[in-house]
Amino acid sequence: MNPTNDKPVVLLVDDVAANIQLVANFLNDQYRIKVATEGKKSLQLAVTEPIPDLILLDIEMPVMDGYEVCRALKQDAETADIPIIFVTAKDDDAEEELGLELGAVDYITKPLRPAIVRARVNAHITLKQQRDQLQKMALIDQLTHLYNRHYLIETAPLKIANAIRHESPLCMVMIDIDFFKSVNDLYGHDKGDKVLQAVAGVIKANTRQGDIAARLGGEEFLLLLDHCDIEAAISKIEFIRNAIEELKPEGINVTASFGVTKLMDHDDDFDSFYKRADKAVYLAKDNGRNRIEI
Ligand code: GH3
Ligand code: MG
Ligand code: MG
Ligand code: MG
Ligand code: MG
Repeated sequence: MNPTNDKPVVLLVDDVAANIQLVANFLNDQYRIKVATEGKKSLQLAVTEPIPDLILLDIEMPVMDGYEVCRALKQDAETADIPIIFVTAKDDDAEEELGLELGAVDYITKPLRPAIVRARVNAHITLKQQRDQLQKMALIDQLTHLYNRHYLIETAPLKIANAIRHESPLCMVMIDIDFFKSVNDLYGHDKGDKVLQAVAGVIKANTRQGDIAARLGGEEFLLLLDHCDIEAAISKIEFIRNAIEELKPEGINVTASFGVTKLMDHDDDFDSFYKRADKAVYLAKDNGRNRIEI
């Protein structure tokens, strides 16, 4: 959903401008409306901010009809999750069956009854929002709001493949809070949780778009630094290491150890890359903690 405007966004697609106007009139108090009068344009608008939360799609249109638009939207991962409702004068069962088979969530026939269109749009947008929320919860660590291990496992291979393809440097950093068990033992688990949130805040504040910051579990975090060579990674990590040392969350002295490694030609999967970072953080522990090792 569009973050700058609370209203969900509905894209209306119909080759007849008067039809769009009619539907817009009874939706525009509740929704932000985008319009397209031809198929190609609707595909563009589906990936342009504000991204639609739902698409109302006419079937009979010149050049690219609604079925083709629907197929194209469902084939593209970026748009496949946007619910589509066909709005059409074609009221025979075979057409409706085809529309639903193509992945539309609903099929509304003309003449339109405004209250019914509104109710169906409302219902499908609510479902979409609930689905988005669940998806987000499955990928985000609830304590720190960093990404979770599941997200990392899903996304890291793509990052690695991209970095190899574009010959772009990629660094991985393992972060493990020092003597965190004592923090819990001395100050209690709730304070421990607050420390984790504060440390996560420092990590998050020092990542750029394209980086991934994830909580692996417990007091362990992982950073993937995109377009970042080892020298840049080390200077960034030194900054983070120092910021954590100076943070004193809840008045508690906290430090962390860091293992940094760069993606190498022979890293064909996540595991070999990850093992080096993990080894490096162990070395940092062995060498006295609150430090960075490669
Ligand atoms: P080291 O410097 O060697 O890393 O020592 P450590 O005490 O940090 O490492 P260890 O792995 O022995 O302990 C990690 C502790 O983290 C143990 C566990 O009680 C605590 N922990 C794990 N998950 C959570 C959590 O969600 N909240 C809190 N408060 N503590 C957690
Ligand atoms: Mg038409
Ligand atoms: Mg640990
Ligand atoms: Mg441990
Ligand atoms: Mg630890």
